[in-house]
Amino acid sequence: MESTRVSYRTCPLCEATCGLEIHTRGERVTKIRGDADDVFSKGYVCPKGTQLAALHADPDRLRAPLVKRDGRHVEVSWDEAFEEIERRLLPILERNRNAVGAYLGNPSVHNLGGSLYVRPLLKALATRNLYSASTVDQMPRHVSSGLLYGDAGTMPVPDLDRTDFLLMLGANPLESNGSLCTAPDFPGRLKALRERGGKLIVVDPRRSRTAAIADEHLFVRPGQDALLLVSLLNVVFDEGRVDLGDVADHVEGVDEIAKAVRPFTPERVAPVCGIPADDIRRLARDLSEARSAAVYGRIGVHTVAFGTLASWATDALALVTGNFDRPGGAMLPLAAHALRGRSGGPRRGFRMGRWRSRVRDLPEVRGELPIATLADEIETPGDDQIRALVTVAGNPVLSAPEGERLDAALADLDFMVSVDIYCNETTRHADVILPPASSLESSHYDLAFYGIAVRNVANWSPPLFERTGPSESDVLARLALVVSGQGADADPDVLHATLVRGLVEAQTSREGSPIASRKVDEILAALGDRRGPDALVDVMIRTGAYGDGFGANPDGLSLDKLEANPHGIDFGPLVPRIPEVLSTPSGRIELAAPEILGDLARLEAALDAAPEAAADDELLLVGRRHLRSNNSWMHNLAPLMSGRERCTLQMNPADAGRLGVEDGKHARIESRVGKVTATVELTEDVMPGVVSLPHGWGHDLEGARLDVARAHPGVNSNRLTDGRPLDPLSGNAVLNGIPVAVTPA
Ligand SMILES: Nc1nc2c(c(=O)[nH]1)N[C@H]1C(S)=C(S)[C@@H](COP(=O)(O)OP(=O)(O)OC[C@H]3O[C@@H](n4cnc5c(=O)[nH]c(N)nc54)[C@H](O)[C@@H]3O)O[C@H]1N2
Ligand SMILES: Nc1nc2c(c(=O)[nH]1)N[C@H]1C(S)=C(S)[C@@H](COP(=O)(O)OP(=O)(O)OC[C@H]3O[C@@H](n4cnc5c(=O)[nH]c(N)nc54)[C@H](O)[C@@H]3O)O[C@H]1N2
Ligand code: SF4
Ligand SMILES: [Mo]
Repeated sequence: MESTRVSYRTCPLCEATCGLEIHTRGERVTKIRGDADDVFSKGYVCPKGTQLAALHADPDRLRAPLVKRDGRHVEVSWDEAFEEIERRLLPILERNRNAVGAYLGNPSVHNLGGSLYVRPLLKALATRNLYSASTVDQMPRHVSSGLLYGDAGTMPVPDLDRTDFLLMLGANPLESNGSLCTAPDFPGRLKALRERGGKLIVVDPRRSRTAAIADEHLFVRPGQDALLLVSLLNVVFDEGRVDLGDVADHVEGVDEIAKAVRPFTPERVAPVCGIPADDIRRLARDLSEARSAAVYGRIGVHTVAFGTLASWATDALALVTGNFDRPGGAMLPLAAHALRGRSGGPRRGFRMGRWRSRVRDLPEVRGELPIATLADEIETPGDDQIRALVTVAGNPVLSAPEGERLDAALADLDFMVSVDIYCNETTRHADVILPPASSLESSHYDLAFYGIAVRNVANWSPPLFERTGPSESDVLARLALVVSGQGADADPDVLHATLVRGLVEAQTSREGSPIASRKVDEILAALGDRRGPDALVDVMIRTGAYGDGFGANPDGLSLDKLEANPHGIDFGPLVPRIPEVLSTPSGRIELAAPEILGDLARLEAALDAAPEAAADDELLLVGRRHLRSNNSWMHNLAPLMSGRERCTLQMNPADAGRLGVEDGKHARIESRVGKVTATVELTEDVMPGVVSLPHGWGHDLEGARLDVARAHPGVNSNRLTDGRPLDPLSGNAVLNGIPVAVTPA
């Protein structure tokens, strides 16, 4: 009998980066549990992590490329798949690069190959029609960071393990396990906060599982958190509570903000946001008087019409209450792969709107256009009309606004290629689907998440199994080479080698780098057998924050050292990083960017225009997540699908009584753009005037290969979300607070 092998790797499914202990016999996984010795997660896992084996074994997970012939997908060889791409995509690209759009989905940042090889693919495509899940997610956070700190990637996190007071808005880490705040066992960390005498306040139109364990839960009217947050700022200024703490010398714009927030008194915003003025005042006082405090907002406050302003206000509150860049407050992580030797100081700062979308004239942000306008760009004739699409790890038919319309638009393309492990509601439109090997067959390092983690940690996962097909990086590399005209049989190793050499050259010629002026070939030789993503990570880590500098700091970090520590390495709690991270034109934190002042004026106008109280028949749709789901794509794993129906319309009994809708019966939900029918679940946990439907469902579309999901299809909530209203600064879609009508079905 084969013996059991025990390996350790990081779960790639969500942002929490839990360590897994995986038992295998031969090619079979026999057990997965939490790695008790993982330096960060200490044994915590959720039900999804233990199902990685089911994902690996899922018969619907694609093992070979598919090409559409006569309307049906058939398996082909990798060579045939790339020949088809070369034959059909290249002529479109050669005519007009902008006629080829690209969409990047969420798992492309949860995957090392995706994190490193999407960029070269985009460079090869050279299209301005780039879209991603970021504009149905965190783009407001990037814009507020760009304006405040000069870099859209500088994202403060609440110092969860040391804070005395946490104000959390629009996040539900007991289901989501946290986002833009990497903290394995988020639930345990919140319990620890309360056990050490700290306070947790949750603001949510639903009494979520997180709200249920909080010291206090406040119902807020959907979409109105910016009003609440700016009113908290108003109280802090009005009551003379401003204290900038240690960062005082590095902040500008405080006086402008003091003036701009004056109209937002608690009494004035209370009837619109639904939180009593006394509660707002008390919250502001508690926040400023706490020994340390942090304010954390996520999906519910970002995916709304004032998402950027709300995100800015969470940081502004930390800043003006002396809680920025200090233990227990809002802090900036220092990842092992972060560049070393950078110093703060005036730079060009953050720019957006360098080009605009063709149909709706929407500004580019971080090189992207809003996903809410992709259908417009496909449907509308003219120069630069999108006629072909490349998608990587995404399912916009279920995840983007006006899903039904986008679905029809995709069917109308001349050519589509998708890099995806499933034939899902989106990729079923693809003429070619390229499925990378299972994540258990690739190495893993969370480039995206260690930079937003509540401790400075690093963990490396070598492949668990030998590869049965090309990895994500191989697929993306070959695709990049094919679209840049290198031929269908291009060898991904060519790009791997080019990227590694390019990174080493950049590091050896960068002032302040620990390998500045060293010989490129000497560094390349030191990488040994590592190639592609592994070699890139080795270079980043060794020249990074704790790196060995290829000998300059012999006790420092290298990939060999990480590999020798399979439970990860902990570099300790977060440390202050202001001013070194600042890259604004002033070299300081710019609290009062013109864009923010402009948006405060827009918020004031909205406040002036708002009726005194919500109309009696108002119904606003919000989303929610469930622990056993992962956006649209883990519904094909039977062990995660057991139990009660999850895609239900939650509604307050008071509204149901008025509308004649009954628990367990069907109701029809209709918005400006679409309608769906769902089972009603009556609960006092949603506030009156609000209904909630999770996203990522609607698995009943013809042509997808998801047999388990099809048996529990649910409905696509994004048939109801409206692509028209956006957060204007970030281009982010409005996914919460959608006006709907509900009737018995
Ligand atoms: N109404 C509403 N809509 C929402 C949200 C909401 O809260 N409400 N949330 C939004 C958010 S935050 C997000 S991030 C988006 C997500 O939106 P998307 O990223 O578009 O969708 P996902 O459901 O994450 O789809 C992921 C796809 O990646 C594939 N995949 C999984 N692993 C891999 C891999 O290793 N490699 C490759 N190549 N493919 C892989 C899966 O098969 C699946 O097709 O949805 C957004 N949509
Ligand atoms: N199990 C599971 N985990 C996941 C995911 C998943 O799909 N399933 N997705 C992953 C992804 S891609 C992301 S981005 C993260 C998201 O992580 P979170 O931000 O924690 O996401 P949600 O669980 O959707 O929590 C959003 C909360 O906002 C509330 N809300 C809605 N509208 C408003 C509003 O106007 N104001 C306020 N204050 N609250 C509002 C909702 O009721 C909900 O409780 O989760 C990640 N983790
Ligand atoms: S919480 Fe996230 S990282 Fe941890 S096991 Fe679950 S899915 Fe994986
Ligand atoms: Mo997300």
